Amino acid sequence: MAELILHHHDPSPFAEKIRLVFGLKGLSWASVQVPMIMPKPDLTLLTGGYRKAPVLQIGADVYCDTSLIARELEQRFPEPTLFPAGHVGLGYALSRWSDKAFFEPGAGLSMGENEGIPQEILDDRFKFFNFMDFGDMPAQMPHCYAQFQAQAQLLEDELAAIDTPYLTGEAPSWIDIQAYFSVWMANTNIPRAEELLEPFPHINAWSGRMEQIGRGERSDIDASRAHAAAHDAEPQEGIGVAANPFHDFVAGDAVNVMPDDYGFDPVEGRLTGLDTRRIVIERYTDELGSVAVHFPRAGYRIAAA
Ligand SMILES: N[C@@H](CCC(=O)N[C@@H](CS)C(=O)NCC(=O)O)C(=O)O
Repeated sequence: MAELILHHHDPSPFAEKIRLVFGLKGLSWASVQVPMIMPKPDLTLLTGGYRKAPVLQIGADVYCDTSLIARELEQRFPEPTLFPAGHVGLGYALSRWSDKAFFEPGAGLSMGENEGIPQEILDDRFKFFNFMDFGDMPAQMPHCYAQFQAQAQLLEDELAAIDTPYLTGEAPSWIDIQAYFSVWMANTNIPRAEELLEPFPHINAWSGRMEQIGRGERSDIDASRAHAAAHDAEPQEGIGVAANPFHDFVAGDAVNVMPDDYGFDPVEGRLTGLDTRRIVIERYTDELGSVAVHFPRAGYRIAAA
C-alpha cells in the first residue's frame, strides 16, 4: 500500500483527531504541513478546492474530513480497532457534538483570547467560520467560556459514572478521540486552560491517559513528494453509485461536492461512488493524472455541476 500522507498543520485540533488515530493504531505516516490560511495551492491541487485540515492521501486517493478519514483508516487497518466496545454508529454520530457543541466555543476562545494571533489569520477565519461573530469578540468570551464548560461538564459526568480508564472500556476508542480533541485544543491554544478545566478532575486524569496514546511514527515530507505519490498511482476501484429513490445521480455525472456547514468551497469532478456513507468523485489534472476525492455523505452536499 502507498504511504499514509497527512496534509495538516500542527496547531489544527481536527488534525489532532487523526494524529491520535495513528497513535491508537500504531501507524507510520508522512506529514505535509499546509498553510493555515488560503491560498493552499499544493493542497487544492490534490483536493480540487477543499481547503480544510486535515486531508489524508493514500496514493491517488484523497480523503476529506476527519469522520471519513477515521472510517477509511479503520477499514484499512482494522486492528487495533477504533471501536473496541462496538458503538460504531454512536461513535460517528458524535461528530456533530464533537465538531459543533464542544469545538465551537473552544475555537472562539482560541481566537478571542490569544492576543498573538496574526491579523491575516483572523481575517481568513472571519470569512470561514460562519458560526462565529467576529464583530465584538471580547463581548462574546463569557458565553464561549460558559458553553465550553457546559460541554466539558457532560464529559466529566460521563467519566465520573464509569469505572474504566476510557469512555467505552479498557482501551481507547474513536469516542474518546471525539471527546478529547477540544480538551487538547484548550490545553494547546487557550491561555486560561488550567482554570477552565480545573473543575473537571476526571477529564484531567483521562487527558493524561489520552496523551499516552501517542501519535504513531511520523516523518516529515514536502508536498512535491505527495504529488509524485498521486501521480505514480491510480485511484482505488470505486464503490459505485448505489441506486436510491431520493436522487437521480448515476456514475459518470459531473457534480460539485461541498460541506454543508462552513468552508463552502465546491469540488468538481465525475461521480464514481455514492452511498449513505460516502461520496467519491474523480478528477483529472495534467500535474497529477486521475485522483479520487472522497467525502463523507453526512454533512456534504452534492449537486449537478
Ligand atoms: N468537518 C471537518 C472540519 C475541519 C476543519 O474545520 N479544520 C480546520 C482546522 S482545525 C480548518 O480547516 N480551518 C481552516 C484552515 O485550516 O484553513 C473535519 O472533520 O475534518
